[in-house]
Amino acid sequence: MGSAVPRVLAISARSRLSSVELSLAEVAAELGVHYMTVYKYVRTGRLPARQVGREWRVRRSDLATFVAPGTPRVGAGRSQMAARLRDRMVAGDEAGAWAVIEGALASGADAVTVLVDGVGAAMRRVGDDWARGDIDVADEHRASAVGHRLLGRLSARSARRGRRRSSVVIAAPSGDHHALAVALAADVLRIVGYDVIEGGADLPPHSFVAAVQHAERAAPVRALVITVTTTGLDEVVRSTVAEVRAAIANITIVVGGPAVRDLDHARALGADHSVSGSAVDLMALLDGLS
Ligand code: B12
Repeated sequence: MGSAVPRVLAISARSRLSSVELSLAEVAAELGVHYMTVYKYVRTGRLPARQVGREWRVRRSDLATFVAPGTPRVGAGRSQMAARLRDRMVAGDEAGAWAVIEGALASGADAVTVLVDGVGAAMRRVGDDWARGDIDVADEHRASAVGHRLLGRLSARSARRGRRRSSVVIAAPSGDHHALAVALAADVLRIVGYDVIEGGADLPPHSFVAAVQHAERAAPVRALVITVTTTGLDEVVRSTVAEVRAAIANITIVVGGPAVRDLDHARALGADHSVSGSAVDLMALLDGLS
């Protein structure tokens, strides 16, 4: 059947196709960046692409109008967005903060960028201000409360229909109260198509087991993600991992977040995988698990 197409015609059709559409490796070569960087742009919606089987195709016209995150103009825009969001969030001004987000979306920012480089970066600025003694913990609490409400509004706006990739359970361990980091990572994973079971913060070990068992009743669980922001919780994380492994066979466990130094640290806690960085790096790690 396949031999019905003359070889020379098949080749010229392919080269015509490749002049209009590019593979991710070709895009990486054109942009002078790593393949995984392009993959993250595509998976988070920053660079439009279509999937053909397991391959991605990027239209040349889309590449021509694409501005890579981190180029000076975009970088400046993102840090301005974070600064303005930080101000509105500390002021407890949800409507003003939402206006900043709507402005960013209207000028082409995608929801993942708004979450990670907007709301997440604004909260890190709040932390720096607090650590310097410039703001009170009441200011931080007000900003966090606005942050949670912004996440709700943004995820309602970017809800994605269609087949889910697979499910992921995510939570912070006992003693770690940083719920916003969990919620933000969960929303990024939902936006890129995962079914996410979110366990929130300060979850005791036996409740991690219950959360995974609950998820498994609905769909196979690709991984359990334990997000650790507070340092000094290694023993708690280690016993959480051990309790989950004792109850659930063959579960893949990812441990990460700001309090996890590197893969060696995560492995010492009993994890299978880790990577440094944001929820976008977590997404790429999960995508790579079969
Ligand atoms: C808000 C906040 C709180 C709030 C949390 C409220 C809430 N609802 O979440 C409250 C008041 C509870 C709190 C308490 C404390 N906090 Co606090 N907090 C913060 C603050 C300002 C923002 C946290 C946040 O939301 N960040 C935004 C998130 C979205 O960014 P992110 O952390 O990078 O999150 C990403 C990753 O987690 C990633 N991710 C998740 N899972 C995984 C997995 C993998 C594999 C990968 C790759 C990525 C990944 O996804 C997220 C999105 O990209 C930070 C400042 C900061 N730099 O973050 C301090 C901060 C984290 N807190 C700090 C401190 C000191 C504390 C307290 C000890 C204060 C005190 N003396 O009581 C307590 C500890 C409480 C506890 N036992 O956990 C320190 C860190 C402490 C440490 N290293 O242990 C920080 C850094 C402030 C500072 N500059 O000193 N805090």
